[in-house]
Amino acid sequence: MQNHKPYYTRDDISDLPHLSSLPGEAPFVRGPFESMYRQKPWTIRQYTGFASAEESNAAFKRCLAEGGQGLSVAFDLATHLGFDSDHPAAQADVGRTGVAIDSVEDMKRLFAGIDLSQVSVSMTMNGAVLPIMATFIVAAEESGVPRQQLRGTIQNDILKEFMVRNTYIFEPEPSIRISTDVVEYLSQELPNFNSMSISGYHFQEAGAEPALELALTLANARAYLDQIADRGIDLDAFCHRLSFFFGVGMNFFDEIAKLRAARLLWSEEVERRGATSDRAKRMKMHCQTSGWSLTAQEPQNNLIRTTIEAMAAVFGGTQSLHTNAYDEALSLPTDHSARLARNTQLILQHETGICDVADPWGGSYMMEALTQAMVNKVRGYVDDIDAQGGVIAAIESGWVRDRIHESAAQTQAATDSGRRPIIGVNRFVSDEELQSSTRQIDAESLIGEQRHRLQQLRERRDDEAVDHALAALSASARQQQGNLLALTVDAIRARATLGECTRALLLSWPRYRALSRFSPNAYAESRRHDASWRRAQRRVETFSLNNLRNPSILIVKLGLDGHDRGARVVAAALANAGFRVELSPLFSTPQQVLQQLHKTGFDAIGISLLSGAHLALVQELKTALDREGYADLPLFLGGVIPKEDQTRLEAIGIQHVFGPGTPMERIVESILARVALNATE
Ligand code: 2CP
Repeated sequence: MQNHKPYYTRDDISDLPHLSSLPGEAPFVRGPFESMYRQKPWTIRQYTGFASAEESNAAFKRCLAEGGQGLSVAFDLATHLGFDSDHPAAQADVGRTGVAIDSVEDMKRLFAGIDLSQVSVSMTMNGAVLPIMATFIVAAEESGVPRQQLRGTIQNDILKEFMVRNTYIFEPEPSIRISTDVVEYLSQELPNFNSMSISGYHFQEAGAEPALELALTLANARAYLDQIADRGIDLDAFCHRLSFFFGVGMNFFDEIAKLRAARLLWSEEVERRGATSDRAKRMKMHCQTSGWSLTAQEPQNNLIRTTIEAMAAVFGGTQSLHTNAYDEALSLPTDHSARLARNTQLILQHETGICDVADPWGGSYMMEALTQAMVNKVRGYVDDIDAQGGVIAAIESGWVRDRIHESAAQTQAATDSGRRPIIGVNRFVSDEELQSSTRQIDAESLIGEQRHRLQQLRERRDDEAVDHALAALSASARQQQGNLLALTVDAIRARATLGECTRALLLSWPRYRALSRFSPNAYAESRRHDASWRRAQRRVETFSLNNLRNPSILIVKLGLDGHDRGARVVAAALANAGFRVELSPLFSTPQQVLQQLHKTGFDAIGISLLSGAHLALVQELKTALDREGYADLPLFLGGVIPKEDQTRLEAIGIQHVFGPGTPMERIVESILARVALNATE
């Protein structure tokens, strides 16, 4: 929790410049609209999508029938990274974290029976933004909805992918060209579609505290404004189609202050660049309750956390909101938990009177002072980023990743030491096992169906027309000419697939490979004096003295899963405890893991997986290890793993599964005990 004063007085707000503004007036601290929720409550927009287009379509329809007000599409990792469902690299991940889209036919099935001229659709897509936006436009067109009528938002925020989210495909420079081409095309062709959702949420999920989250978001937004301005597009003509996306965690007061501060800072930034209209200066945002705040222990407690976070988002004046389901720390939400999550918002909108008043915290000594403090802190961070040479330089030097990693490791250390209380995890822990059901994905059938559909598509289409359109796309990448989205729309209309469009660009632009790194000091700085942590360190020291070497572990991220906060924090903690630790690059294959093992031996492997693909990927790695003579190498797994899968994983050869919330000393001691056993055998 942040440091707040015991109470606030008039003196705390005596000279604040924003105090006299009203809701709907620059700098919009008090909200983007005068009437706010009285005229239109925030949009209930639940991030949904799993497995096949049909299943996701049914979930969308259920969602709208049960009170959802807009749609938000979750795509699977294969789609995010530009692979068709029949690509060998994608097999374990197809359909796991969202819907698999290979072609315009899948997109048409995704929205069958949903009138796209009436429902606004948000799509979380960054790396493969070109084929996804194109399939959406062509699918709508072919169902009779002209592009001018389409409403919604495409995430299209590639910079944060290089900082945290990791679903990039190409290197930063071509990636920025792609996202700017999308903005340009949408601003001309789809006037009602928000062309970017500049996202802070993922920074918070990766470990950033609220001010750092906001500073990084604004730094990215400034970089996009620079790119767009370079093309001569008028700010007043397109800024209202840039939208924002923030995470809202359990720092209740600071989260409200963050959203108020965000609007002020954005309004100032856009005005400084010459925009004159209120429409351009007014920040609109979507919020999502914090995934990181959800606990696997006593999961029903998460309903309460989510309600509190939703209230902070609403008090902060969000335009659209996703509330997490209580069981998301265990697996994909079930229909029941998804309904409860949606009902959280319906209850707020219909039963509490919360929509009656704009900015109810306006004028509070504390809230106004916190808003200004947030503004000041964010400005400090933005100056730090400028001192790094701007956000792109700060990404390239690793500065951004290091700040977020440090913040994540410190939060984990505060949790493990008990200084950051979490009920059911480090305070008031209950022994009672609460049962909750989890959703299973039949990925094998899905892959079979998608293969069949791809085959049919390829048989029926005019290959010459497809080749011609793909050649034009490649040429545009190579020659730096033309609009890539316009050309992708042509290719998709001719029935090119998502993977083929990606490959056409990969001919000119190689796939980007990021380095994985962690800071050994990031975790333990604040645990130096904790008895339980020191005991774990002493045990490692004893092992090292007895064996004349440190124990060692290779931490690996397998498959297409790019969530690496946990892997990096665990790596930092193990290194600080005294292990020799290496972190494999993201998206490692079993062959790459074997290469690392051949190069440098390790006592154990720690696998981190949050994508739901654990059974297939662990089996694949174990088979490769057995084949190459590493059958005795102990394997550990960390991530979101449903209870019913744990026994199956143990049968494959996993020693221990560490779920979310496991204290680092327990991880250190458990791995060390197994490594020590091997050392004495
Ligand atoms: C709204 N309007 C009003 C008022 N309220 N007009 C006058 N007075 C009011 N009080 C108008 C707006 O100006 C707009 O018209 C229209 O009503 C719709 O309202 P909106 O506020 O724009 O709502 P929306 O259509 O729901 O759009 C909200 C956002 C949009 C935030 C602008 O970008 C959005 O929906 N974002 C969602 C992003 C998302 O779902 N992301 C996925 C997250 P005009 O349009 O004519 O101005 S999950 C991602 C996962 C976790 C991941 O990333 O990994």
